[in-house]
Amino acid sequence: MSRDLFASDAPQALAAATFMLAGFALAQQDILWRDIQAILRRSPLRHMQTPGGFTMSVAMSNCGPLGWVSDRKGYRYSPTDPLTDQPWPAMPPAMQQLATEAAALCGFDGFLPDACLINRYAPGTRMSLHQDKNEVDYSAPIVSVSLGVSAVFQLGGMQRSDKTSRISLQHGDVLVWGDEDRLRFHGVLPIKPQQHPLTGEDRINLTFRKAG
Ligand code: MD3
Ligand code: FE
Repeated sequence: MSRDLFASDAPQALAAATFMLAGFALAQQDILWRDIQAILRRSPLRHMQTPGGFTMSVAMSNCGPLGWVSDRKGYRYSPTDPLTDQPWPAMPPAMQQLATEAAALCGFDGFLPDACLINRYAPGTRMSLHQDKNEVDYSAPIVSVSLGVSAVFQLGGMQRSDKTSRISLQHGDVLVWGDEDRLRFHGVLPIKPQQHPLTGEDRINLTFRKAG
């Protein structure tokens, strides 16, 4: 059974409040890709510094009123792009609507993200286990959209040492998580060399958040 031909309309529960909408972004892929390129022309992808002085292997940018940033001073949300000293590019309506609709299908009505972090994974890039906890209000869910080459996502528990399960994320998949799963540890295993017609060798992940 091909997920390209049978994109899900019903969310699949991966945990109590973590849901997979397989292929949910496929119908919007062209407009999403065009919107992402326009954002990245104004606020380019860059490798941020961690507070400990390492360079992140995932390249990042943002759109929306707030953007996630990391530097020697710490992790936080900022209304301006430190690279340009300008506000982050606006969140395109198609992106915001996709996130709001996905959240509603999973029981989170009225989700209005004010930040969208754009992650680019080149081959070999990984994201180690972490929690998303720089947002002010943990009652809002997070919505993630995967584009391009596939990844293996690690879903852990509330402690870093909890056992993790592995979930394959394909082009067009949307994940929604909130409530008791909002602070689960999670990560992405190193991306295997692959090619995708839309993105080449890269994986792009969008995460929509209510940050402020
Ligand atoms: C967390 N991004 O940007 S999102 C991040 O694929 C980040 O780029 C990853 O973690 C990425 O902070 C993963 C997917 C995700 C899905 C379900 C979760 C994260 C989750 C469930 C609980 C907690
Ligand atoms: Fe995260």
